[in-house]
Amino acid sequence: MKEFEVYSSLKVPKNSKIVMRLDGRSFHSLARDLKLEKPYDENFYRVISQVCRDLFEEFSPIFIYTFSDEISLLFDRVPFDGRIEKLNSVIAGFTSSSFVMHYGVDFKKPLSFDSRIIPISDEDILDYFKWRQDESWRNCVNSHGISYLKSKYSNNEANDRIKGMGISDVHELLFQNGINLNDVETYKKRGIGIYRQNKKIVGFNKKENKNQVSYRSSIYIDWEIPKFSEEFFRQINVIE
Ligand SMILES: Nc1nc2c(ncn2[C@@H]2O[C@H](COP(=O)(O)OP(=O)(O)O)[C@@H](O)[C@H]2O)c(=O)[nH]1
Ligand SMILES: [Mg+2]
Repeated sequence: MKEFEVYSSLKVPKNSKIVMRLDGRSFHSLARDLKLEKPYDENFYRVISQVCRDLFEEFSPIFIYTFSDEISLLFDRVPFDGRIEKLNSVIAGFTSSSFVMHYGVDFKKPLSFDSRIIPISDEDILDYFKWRQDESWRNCVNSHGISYLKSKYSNNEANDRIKGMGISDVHELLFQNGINLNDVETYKKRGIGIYRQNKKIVGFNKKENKNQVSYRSSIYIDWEIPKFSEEFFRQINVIE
């Protein structure tokens, strides 16, 4: 019967890095059920950042980027020998379970994340993450915009008004009404990055009777990431 499992040998291209992007399924309704704060719920972001730490520890990607209900993992060495079915199912399942575990409340119904795989070359890594970070910024402007409009108009009218507006119009509207997005926390504008960071450790070498410097890498959750640039990805050893 094994021969019926026709997708089991499907693999990502050999020697290619990949991005996996997970996205919470129907998190719009989940946000309503959990009564998440609008436009940004700090506890939700705390939970997602813990999920990213779990993913980092379990599957050893070289970089994770998250905002809203989506998580992108960049793999250098691809787990499960690159098997697509394993990657998509195990990592999405792990993410859902970690989310529920860290949220720590009784959920009304089960939740899930979808998952996709994107083979990527070194030259495209920066563009990929810039693309997602731009989306994070659009999300920041729009969610502040809709929150503001809903404080002034009915839900329907607020939705109608924002539909006809571009990002810069919304930004301007907020600014005119005393909401300056420059003052908003960095993670709301740019998302959160998770990567390994070398920590300097100074120990005492008794034999030689002197201090000795060594480096140990640990997982770092960066709530203050800069706008993505080549320099940033070089600094964190993601590109050469
Ligand atoms: N209130 C609130 N909702 C959030 C927050 N982060 C994500 N969400 C919700 O999650 C949704 C994610 O977007 P998307 O994936 O397109 O919607 P989905 O298809 O319903 O999962 C947003 O539309 C919000 O409703 C948050 O910090 N606060
Ligand atoms: Mg979603």
